[in-house]
Amino acid sequence: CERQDGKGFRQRLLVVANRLPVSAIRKGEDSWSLDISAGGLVSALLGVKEFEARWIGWAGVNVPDEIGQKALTKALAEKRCIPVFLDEEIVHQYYNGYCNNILWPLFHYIGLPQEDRLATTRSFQSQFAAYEKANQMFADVVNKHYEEGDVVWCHDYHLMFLPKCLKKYNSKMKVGWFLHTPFPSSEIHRTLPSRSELLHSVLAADLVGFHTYDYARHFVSACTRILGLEGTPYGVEYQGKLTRVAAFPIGIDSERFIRALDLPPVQDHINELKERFKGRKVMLGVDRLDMIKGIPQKILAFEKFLEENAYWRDKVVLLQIAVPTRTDVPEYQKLTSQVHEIVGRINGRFGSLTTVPIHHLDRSLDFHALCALYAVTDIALVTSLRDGMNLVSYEFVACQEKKKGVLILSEFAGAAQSLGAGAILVNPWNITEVAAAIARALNMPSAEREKRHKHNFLHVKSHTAQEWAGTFVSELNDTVIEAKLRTRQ
Ligand code: ADQ
Repeated sequence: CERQDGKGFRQRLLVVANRLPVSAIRKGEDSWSLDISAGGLVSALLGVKEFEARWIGWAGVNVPDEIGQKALTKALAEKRCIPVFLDEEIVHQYYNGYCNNILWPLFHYIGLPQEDRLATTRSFQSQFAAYEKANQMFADVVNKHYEEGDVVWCHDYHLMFLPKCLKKYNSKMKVGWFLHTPFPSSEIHRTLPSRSELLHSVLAADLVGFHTYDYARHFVSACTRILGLEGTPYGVEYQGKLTRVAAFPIGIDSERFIRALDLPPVQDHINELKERFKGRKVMLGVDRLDMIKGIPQKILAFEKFLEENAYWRDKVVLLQIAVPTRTDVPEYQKLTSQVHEIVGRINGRFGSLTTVPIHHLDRSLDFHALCALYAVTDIALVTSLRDGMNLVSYEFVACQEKKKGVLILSEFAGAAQSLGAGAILVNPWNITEVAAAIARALNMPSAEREKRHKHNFLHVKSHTAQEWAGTFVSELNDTVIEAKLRTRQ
């Protein structure tokens, strides 16, 4: 459970998430190549030095044969990762179905497309059964590797059923659960056929965390209204104990971004971009191509801005970098063609033989290129229709120490609660308002830009991913004492 690392004892932290932070590519019958993805969660946990983290999750590939599974398990062990093997049918029903087709849109207040509604209603039970089964498979792996004294941190909407499965194995296991998306109003959660099962399961955890106080409040309301439980300022009274519920706003590894700006390859990129867009103000959008990110709304607002501000037409460019996700889902394919169509129309309308107002890229950028883009940007546009937090806004602020550009930020992103005072907040559905915000940002006096930037920069520098993970895990460690002190029983 606790082991010596030469400097003292470090407690083990089992981080359980749907996906492991690696991409696995099979090279032969028993050989794999692994690529660690440096996501926010990975760097957050690398920064938490007092714990020894192990990752448990799905490697994102179907490995039906025993030889392949053994070889992958061995390769992953070197990266402190432990795989959960899910077959194609489970992935289809649990991941594509229940997680991405039901929970993801519901938690972001997006209704299902009309044509999918009845089909989803019909397949609901089988998808939920697959969800329970998959969560049980995760629980089996966690239980197998758990040692007394470990803390278990479950992540996100994929694993809402996990806390209950784990506590069934061992009621003394210390279990925390954190949601990366919004938790919607209890009125929305009520529409889920499996609304009670999910709440009961999450409540089995010792600590339940959300990005914002609002999401935590929605969760407590769902527990009181749907399950008839008692909510307190600290959480929910559940089966004779208090399940602590609180807000833990995530951050980024800001130093990694700040340091990167001085690296020669980043400086080279910056110089190239400056040369390329000389004489024009650069506006930037960086998103996964997902309906929650409000990309069509953002582009329509930019069109409105160009319509109303002839002066700026050849003096501003919008760079929209959208990484395709879930490319096999028809709804996402439709979104991609919709975005392409709007971009084509606007470029046809306002472009010239030598320039276009929008550069749209359907791809991911490497870390250095991303930092350089953030650094040369005058205005970042984050127009999520709903977003748990939105780390792009944090990354932009971290890279703007020199330029002090303006952040236009959706009021429906969790980040609006932390960066709202420094950003221009907008309702992304109101394209007239967003167009006016663009005009305001372009004309903002430098003293105001500096003041706004300073506010946000201080926040991003002091509320890091490492601090987020450290706070969550130490609160999780303290929960038993707190529960005893705070519960009325
Ligand atoms: P996401 O929905 O993925 O995360 P976000 O928080 O913005 O949203 O993080 C996206 C990450 O992907 C950022 O680190 C960004 O740099 C990177 N990225 C996006 N587009 C990219 C591109 N074209 N090229 C390279 N990198 C790109 C979910 C929730 C969020 C929540 C996070 C963390 O939906 O609301 O903030 O988890 O909890």
